[in-house]
Amino acid sequence: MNIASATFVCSSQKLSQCPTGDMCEFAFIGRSNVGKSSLINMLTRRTGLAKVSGTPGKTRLINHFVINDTWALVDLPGYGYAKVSRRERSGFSSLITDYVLNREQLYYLFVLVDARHEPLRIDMEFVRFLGEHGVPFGIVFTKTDKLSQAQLNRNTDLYRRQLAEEWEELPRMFVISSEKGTGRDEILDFIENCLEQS
Ligand SMILES: Nc1nc2c(ncn2[C@@H]2O[C@H](COP(=O)(O)OP(=O)(O)OP(=O)(O)O)[C@@H](O)[C@H]2O)c(=O)[nH]1
Ligand SMILES: [Mg+2]
Repeated sequence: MNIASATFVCSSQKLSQCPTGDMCEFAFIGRSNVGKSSLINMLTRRTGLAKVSGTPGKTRLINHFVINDTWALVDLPGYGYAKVSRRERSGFSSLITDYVLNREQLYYLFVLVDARHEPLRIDMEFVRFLGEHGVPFGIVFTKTDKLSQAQLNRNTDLYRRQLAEEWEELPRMFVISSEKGTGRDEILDFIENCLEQS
């Protein structure tokens, strides 16, 4: 899919502030610093469209970007950030859960996990939460430029095995590097297919 235009729309502090209208939304979620904002910039090929930082907790609001004037990418705040309150760290903030459970325009959620790690409890908990509520999602392995193919295979296998304990059908998986542009076509083709079906 060609991205002819990518425009920042707004940052919302709560669900009621999010844009109205019926554009399909594809949102990115995952631990702080996992690479959500970087992926939005990689997909749109617009450096600096979404704010990236080496310090976790950069994205604190729900950010909407309209693509080709027809659909939207949504950058969500990370979870599991050590400097937020204990309550927010152990659970998921109401901003995130409210958006994920109640946003009618949300078509698909990309759950980003750092490919360098074995499955982390907080990510598995979040995935379980999505399953319990029937939210459609896929898993995106990020920062794959930082590890070897063998390490990548090992960690993706560990995820598959752990997910297979709870899921009859495994979620769709994507392997990306925002640094190298890896996985861009797979994600954009997937979104294009979804849009054709919606
Ligand atoms: N090597 C490498 N670094 C990456 C990649 N993606 C993101 N990063 C780096 O990881 C850090 C965090 O990236 P962000 O995109 O801001 O992460 P985020 O998930 O949006 O973080 P929060 O908004 O804080 O939740 C930055 O220093 C990025 O440059 C990648 O594919 N490869
Ligand atoms: Mg961010």
